[in-house]
Amino acid sequence: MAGAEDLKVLGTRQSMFTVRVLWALKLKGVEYEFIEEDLVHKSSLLLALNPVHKKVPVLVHGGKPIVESKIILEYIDETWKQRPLLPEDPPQRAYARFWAAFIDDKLMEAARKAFATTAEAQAIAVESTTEALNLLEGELQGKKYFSGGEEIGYLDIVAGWIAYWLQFIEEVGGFKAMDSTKFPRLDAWIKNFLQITSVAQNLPPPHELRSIFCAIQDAMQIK
Ligand SMILES: N[C@@H](CCC(=O)N[C@@H](CS)C(=O)NCC(=O)O)C(=O)O
Repeated sequence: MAGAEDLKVLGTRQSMFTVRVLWALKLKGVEYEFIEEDLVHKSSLLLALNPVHKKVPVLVHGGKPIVESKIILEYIDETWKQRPLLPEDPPQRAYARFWAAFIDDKLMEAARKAFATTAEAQAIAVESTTEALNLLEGELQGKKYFSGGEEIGYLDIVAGWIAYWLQFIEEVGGFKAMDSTKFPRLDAWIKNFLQITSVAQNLPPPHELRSIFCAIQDAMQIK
């Protein structure tokens, strides 16, 4: 098991991408040092470790940086074998990766547009967000978690922002897509997911997310 001196996470505790990494490390029982980044005044450390995207999270293992949260999750799973996150079966691994990419590329992009727009453009984006959620609802048929088992896996971790961050994105953005009556399986998944100790103990307080999303809206000057 890596000691804290070998492993560092550079990130912010409000970042859904950073928290994915923290959840994975907690689930695996791997110790790490957390380095809080200031995204308004990015540190020279961040710029040196992630010169291409200049974003958090960055995992630094034995001095080597690994960037992009989904890649970091796979790295963690390959490096610390206990409590596997991805399934062993190649088709099931491909399934998890496919839906993880869908969540980040389609659902998140639709929610981002709904947050960043108003009027007709927002209505279209809310519809796209709802359609994406509906597809995920379908994938939860007969399942407690996206992993298909009794414990969360890689895909649940990637989907984790839907369980917590989405409500604040909706609230500040002035729209609603995650309707518990329309999506009862997703609603049950959210409740189960948020009860997991490693998840619940690593969630930012609501006021911090509200204030960050309000600041983003102010910066966009759209509302
Ligand atoms: N695709 C990246 C996204 C990471 C990302 O967007 N991080 C945000 C914080 S939530 C960031 O560092 N933003 C700084 C910036 O865009 O300048 C991942 O999965 O790690």
